[in-house]
Amino acid sequence: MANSNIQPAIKSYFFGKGYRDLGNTIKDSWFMNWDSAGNYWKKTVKFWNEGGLYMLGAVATAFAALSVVVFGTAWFLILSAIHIVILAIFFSLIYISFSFLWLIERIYMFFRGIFVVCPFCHEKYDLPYYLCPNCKIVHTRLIPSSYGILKRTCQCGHELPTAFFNGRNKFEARCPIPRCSRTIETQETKPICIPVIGGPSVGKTCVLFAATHDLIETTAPKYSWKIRFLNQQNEDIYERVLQNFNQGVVPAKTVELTPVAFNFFVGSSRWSPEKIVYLYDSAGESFQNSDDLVSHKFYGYLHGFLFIIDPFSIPELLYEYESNLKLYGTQIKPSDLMLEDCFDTMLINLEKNHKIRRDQQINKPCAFVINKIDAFDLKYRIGESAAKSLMIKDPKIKSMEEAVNRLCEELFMEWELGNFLRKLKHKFKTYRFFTCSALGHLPDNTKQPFQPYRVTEPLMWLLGQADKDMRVKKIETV
Ligand SMILES: Nc1nc2c(ncn2[C@@H]2O[C@H](COP(=O)(O)OP(=O)(O)OP(=O)(O)O)[C@@H](O)[C@H]2O)c(=O)[nH]1
Ligand SMILES: [Mg+2]
Ligand SMILES: [Zn+2]
Ligand SMILES: [Zn+2]
Repeated sequence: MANSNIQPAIKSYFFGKGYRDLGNTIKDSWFMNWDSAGNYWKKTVKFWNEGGLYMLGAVATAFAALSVVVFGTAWFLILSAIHIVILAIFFSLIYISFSFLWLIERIYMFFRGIFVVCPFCHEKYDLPYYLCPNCKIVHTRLIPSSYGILKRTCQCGHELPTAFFNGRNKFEARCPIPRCSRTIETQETKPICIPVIGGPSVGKTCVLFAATHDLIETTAPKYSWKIRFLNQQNEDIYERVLQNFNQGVVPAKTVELTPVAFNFFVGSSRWSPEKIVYLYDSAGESFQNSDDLVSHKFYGYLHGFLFIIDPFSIPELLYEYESNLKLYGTQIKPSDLMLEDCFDTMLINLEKNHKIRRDQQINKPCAFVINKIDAFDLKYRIGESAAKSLMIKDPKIKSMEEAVNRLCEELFMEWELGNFLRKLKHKFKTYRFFTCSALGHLPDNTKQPFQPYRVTEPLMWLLGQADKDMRVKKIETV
């Protein structure tokens, strides 16, 4: 139950000291009663022993002792009962108030999709540990409770708010998982968790940073969104990659098989609270074996999949561009994990570790993003110009996104990926194909800045699918 944990704080009077006071009052008045009756009795014995007229006094004091016992006890019982009733009323009122407040808070958080996930160990929980800002002691359950409804007093005397809406989440927090215990700065905000999936060298890291950059610099200002990084560390990583991007230098290969989330807050409207985006970018090698995905616990609570496809990991295309790749292969770095193998590993992981049955459809959106379309003539085959031609041919296609999606589906059939297409259609209720170039041109040592092409679209689509506040009408930039 909500109030069962012992906390380093002072209990509300009606849950702690109130009982001790009640016990002491009952004990004191009971003994006073008996003392008084005992005194009368002693006098009775004394008068009786003295004999004669004193014996009349003895009768009077005996009556006095008896009435103290009878009326005193009755009076004592009545007063004690009144005391207990008053205490019980206050106890119940407070109990009901904090349970009600706690329940309201949980219901609000549930409907708002708010929960806390650790960017490091990826465990999900409803409340982190909070530290008292004064003495740094850990409050494991800083919630409305017998320690206080809206506020509690820490054992050091410092007052702490106990509810989500009165400032609790401004305090320093820690992951409650004992093995992790890292500082959590994500606050109690709705998370939007999106793993970036794909084999080694498909361009996951390039897409992640190019999309974030485009989101911050172009898309967010267009829709008046406010974006801020979770912390300096995230901002530093971003700045470093961006500096390299501006000099035409590609990011280093990702080595972590279990990623730390890359986080930023998004305020998409003045009327709705900020959300926190979690992007997970691991080494592509983790998709070679589903055992390496066990630690990717975010597959249990994610909001969407960002599946990056290297066109050169499609056998048909690899064959088609073989001679060109001999010349430019080192710059394009074709992924050596076949597209279907990567997809299968992801599905096996969902089946083995996240209870998704083999025949079950996944109701989270998946963006399939064909990257590296700056290479050779791919831009003309699956980029904007090809999509525009398709729109002219088929006026029923209303948007560029729809056209690109159709184009990719048609080409997948041509590229002998019909089986893969059937599998993904069967598995995902909501999916869409995108084409992009995270770099905009071959990384050719010319120091020319990279110019990402249509790289934010998949991220924006996923964000819009995950939260209706982030659904924007039109994001075309043509
Ligand atoms: N031409 C071209 N090459 C790209 C593009 N994106 C990535 N590459 C190439 O692919 C290489 C790998 O890109 P990364 O983003 O590091 O790939 P990754 O999927 O993160 O790879 P791992 O970290 O090994 O899993 C880059 O160094 C580039 O050579 C692109 O848009 N166009
Ligand atoms: Mg990488
Ligand atoms: Zn953790
Ligand atoms: Zn304290």
